[in-house]
Amino acid sequence: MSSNVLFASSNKNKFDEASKILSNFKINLEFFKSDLIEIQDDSISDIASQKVKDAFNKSQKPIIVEDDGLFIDSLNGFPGPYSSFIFKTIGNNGILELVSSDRTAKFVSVIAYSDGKNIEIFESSINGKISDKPRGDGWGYDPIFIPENQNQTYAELTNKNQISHRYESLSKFASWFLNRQE
Ligand code: ITT
Repeated sequence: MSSNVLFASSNKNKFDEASKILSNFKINLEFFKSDLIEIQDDSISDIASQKVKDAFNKSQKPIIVEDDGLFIDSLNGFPGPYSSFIFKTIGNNGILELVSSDRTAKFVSVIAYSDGKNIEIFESSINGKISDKPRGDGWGYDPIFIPENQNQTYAELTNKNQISHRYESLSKFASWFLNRQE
């Protein structure tokens, strides 16, 4: 038996990856395209909680949202919760100009689920580093993020969806969601 859940986002790339990942758990995602209210906050999980409240208000159906952030150590975690705005403004080339010799970074994914009564949060991150130059044809920060134990960027890897920050947080969500349905 497969289950249906909505995924609210303005970003089709996020939905496409989430949909592929969750299909392995027999969870069928439907795209609820929406520009959600995104509060300014230092905490990605607080941003995700607010986003999922807005998403449920708009859809009136069980729904998940995802908030991500790229945290670069030598920049004290920047762009972190501001990753979306920074990508739209200075982009990958702007980030590459800011990063110096210490290139370590992590990508964080927070999934928030709401059924209108409760909100559940699932968080994961993957360590890695920022590449010297953009490599590969990918969306967002994919061409500049190299996950640990790999030589290729997310954009170059063929198995991103099996190792990514998104895979980890969605796996946690899936095991909780499927257990709860039994
Ligand atoms: P929402 O409508 O779902 O909020 P968004 O694109 O604004 O879409 P986020 O705030 O969660 O999403 O994303 C923060 C930024 O990180 C944004 O610029 C994304 O493009 C980027 N990003 C998130 N996950 C990524 C991934 O797997 N690969 C590359 N870039 C990613």
